[in-house]
This record gives sequence, C-alpha cells and structure tokens, in this order.
Amino acid sequence: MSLLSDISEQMQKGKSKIVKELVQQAIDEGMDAKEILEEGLLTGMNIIGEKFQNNEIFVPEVLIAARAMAAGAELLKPLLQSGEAEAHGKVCIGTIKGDLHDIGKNLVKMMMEGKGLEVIDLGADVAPERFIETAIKENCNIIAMSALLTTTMNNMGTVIKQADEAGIRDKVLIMVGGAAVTQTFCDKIGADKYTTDASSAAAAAVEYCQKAV
Ligand code: B1M
Repeated sequence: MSLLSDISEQMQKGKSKIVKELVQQAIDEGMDAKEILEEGLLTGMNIIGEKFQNNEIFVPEVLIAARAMAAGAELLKPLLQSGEAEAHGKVCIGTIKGDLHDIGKNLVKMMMEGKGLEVIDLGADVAPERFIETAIKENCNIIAMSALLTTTMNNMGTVIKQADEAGIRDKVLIMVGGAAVTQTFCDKIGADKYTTDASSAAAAAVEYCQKAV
C-alpha cells in the first residue's frame, strides 16, 4: 500500500499518532503538502463521509477520524503556508450558526493566512450578528462563511440581510463555501463569491484584496 493510502486508512481509523508519523514521513520523503492533504487526508475523510451516510459508522467514529485529520493537517500547515505573502487585507471567518463542522473552515483560514491575509477566526456555530459586529469593529474586507449542513445553511442569507441593514454590504466581499454550498445557493442568497475548495477561496480573497485594499 502506498504512503498516501496508509495515511487515509489510519485517518479513517482515527489513529492520530500514526497519522502524524506517516504525514511526517511523507514530508521527509519530499512529497508535496497539497498532495498529502488532498490524496491522503481528504480522500480518507470523503470515505468517512460515505460510510457515515450509509450508517456503516456513527458520530463517535467520525469525530475521532476528524481529530486524526486535524492532527495530520497541523503538520502540513507551515508547508501549505510557505511562499510569498501576496496580499494585505482582513477577513473574518466562521462556520455558520447551527453548524459545528470546522475542518474545512480551518483549511480556508490556513490558506488565507499563508497568502498574507489577516484572518479573525470566529470559530463554529457563529451567529449572523457576530459576523456583522466583527466586520464593523475590525473593518474587515471580507466575511467568509462555511456551511456543511443543509438544515442550517440558510443562516448565511441572514448574514447578508444584516450586512445590508448595517450599511456595510457594499464594503465587504461575502464569500461562501463548504460541502453544502453550491453556486446556485450562493446566487440565491446574494453572496458575492462561492469557491469549491480552500486554495481557490484563498486565491479569490487575495484577488479581491489586491483591488480593494
Ligand atoms: Co457531520 N455531516 N454531522 N460531522 N460530517 C456531514 C457534513 C454529512 C454530509 C455526512 C453525511 O451524512 N454524509 C451530513 C450533513 C447532511 C446534510 O446536511 N446534507 C452530516 C451530519 C448529518 C452531521 C450531524 C447532524 C450528525 C448527527 O449528529 N446525527 C452532526 C451535526 C452537528 C452540527 O454541526 N450541529 C454532525 C457532526 C459531525 C462531527 C462533529 C462528528 C464531525 C465534525 C468534526 C469537525 O468538523 N470538527 C463531522 C464530520 C467530520 C462530517 C464529514 C464526514 C466530513 C466533513 C469534513 O470535515 N470534510 C461530512 C461528510 C462530507 O462532507 N462528505 C459530514 C473535510 C473538509 C475539508 O471538507 O468542510 O467541505 P469541507 O471543506 C472543503 C470545501 O467544502 C471547501 O474547502 C474544503 C476543501 O479544501 N470549503 C470552503 C469549506 N469551507 C469553505 C468556505 C469557503 C470556500 C470553500 O469560502 C468562505
């Protein structure tokens, strides 16, 4: 079995310590950090998602797999962030109210910081008013929201409504993403930018800040 599939396997079993060792081995062997993330850790997490959906595994197993994923991703952080800082700008980021999933949001944050942006992490289960208060107080250029649950993703629309009411709608770029979100949903709620993955979210944020800041 290849090292990347070993990483995926062990991550699915929730073996954080082994995942860390394998990720370190892959780094030491000169593998690309993005490849380790996408073909090792994220491949494993997709399989976890399928098994969860088919009731083959349950929340506790998903939770320990998620911890193993985070442990592996932490080692990749400095590598994913290395390179020229491209931009200046401030982003407040969070997973929307009602939603506790934070792995993807953390990846987006990591990639944005790697490109030189200042990121205020509001965490998960973030109320719409917190996004707005933070954007005003901190003078953010971007509000970035993540959603994994179809049941609570509509709370993103409330953030946009409140941004309008607070008079900041034309001053901030509102970015949305996460497994539940699509371009159609982005258009429906009137968000400015939908991207499918963390790298393209960071690239879009940089592109905007280079023009705006
Ligand atoms: Co939950 N969960 N979960 N879960 N979970 C999903 C999302 C689900 C699809 C699983 C399934 O049924 N197949 C399903 C949602 C169904 C739906 O709404 N349609 C689900 C469910 C039902 C639930 C619970 C309700 C289960 C229960 O309690 N019965 C519960 C909800 C709790 C809550 O939030 N209130 C729950 C709980 C959990 C755990 C706590 C156990 C754990 C989360 C741990 C954590 O995050 N710290 C968990 C996990 C791990 C998952 C799956 C398996 C994996 C999610 C993940 O981290 N993926 C997930 C299945 C799946 O998505 N296939 C599932 C990896 C991550 C990197 O992907 O976040 O999509 P993602 O990020 C991607 C892109 O989307 C993008 O970048 C990343 C890639 O580079 N991206 C952005 C993300 N944010 C972005 C923002 C951007 C741009 C791009 O711009 C701002």
